[in-house]
Amino acid sequence: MGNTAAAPSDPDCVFCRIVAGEIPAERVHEDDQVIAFRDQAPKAPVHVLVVPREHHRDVLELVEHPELLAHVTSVGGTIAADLGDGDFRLIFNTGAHAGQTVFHVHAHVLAGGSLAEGEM
Ligand code: DGP
Repeated sequence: MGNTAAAPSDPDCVFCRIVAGEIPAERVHEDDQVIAFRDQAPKAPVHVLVVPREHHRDVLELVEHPELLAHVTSVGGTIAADLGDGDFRLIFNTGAHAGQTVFHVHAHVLAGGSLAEGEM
């Protein structure tokens, strides 16, 4: 599989394996397009990753699927309202130099407190 090709699933991808239920995660939301689960190394009181079920490398690939990108954003807002006070940061690390370590697009939802001095 090439680095930029989108595919429904990649057996070597940790987030594809979480989507498939092969690796456990604390899910807070799931629907037919995305799942959302708590980050294993939280940087805020609420730190959830919103992950499309389909494997896309990064947010630039997701731009080619604008309805899915909008849905990721909408789910992030719902999670921030349900688990926090409604205010949130939505972060897509894009590329290794920006801190992306898992190359299956995911939105970090940081919420649940004052984030003005946040680490991310
Ligand atoms: P990024 O650095 O933007 O690629 O973010 C990847 C995030 O994914 C990082 O904050 C840690 C989290 N993460 C990686 N592997 C797992 C996992 O197996 N389970 C959970 N819950 N989070 C993971």
